[in-house]
Amino acid sequence: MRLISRLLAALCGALLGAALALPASAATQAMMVDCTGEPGCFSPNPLTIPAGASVTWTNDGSASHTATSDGNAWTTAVLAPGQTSAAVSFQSPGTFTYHCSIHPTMRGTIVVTAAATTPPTPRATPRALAAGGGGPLPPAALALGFLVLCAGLGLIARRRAA
Ligand SMILES: [Cu+2]
Repeated sequence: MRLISRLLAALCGALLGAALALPASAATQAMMVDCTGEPGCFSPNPLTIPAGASVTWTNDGSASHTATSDGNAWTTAVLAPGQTSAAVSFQSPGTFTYHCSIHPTMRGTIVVTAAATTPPTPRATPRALAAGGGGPLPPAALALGFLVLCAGLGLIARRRAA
């Protein structure tokens, strides 16, 4: 029984954690890698992202590199092997070329497409109550109900174990 209540607690914790986790908008990951016959390469190249997205570069190669826009609008500064840059965001669609300031033949391109999604339109009408008086449960109420259910199941498991 102890094992069951432990498993139950772990399962409830994991599910609750997953339910409450907010969707994070992570930066797109680009790499600096070793490549044959070149001082280094950017990967993927070209890199395509939607407008408003950001990119970080991780140096997965064996030499230090930068990712620097050809117009010097932005740079990651020098990244030693293993380092990751701060995020660089791209707000407007277009094709942006960049290079490594240490190895000028090392070149990359970022293609920024028009934003993929339009913002959701605001609700015109408030939520209607169901005939029985209850409305749709907001996520917080669902999470609370789930927590109470988990606590109750834990209590039952503990009583049976005693
Ligand atoms: Cu370089």
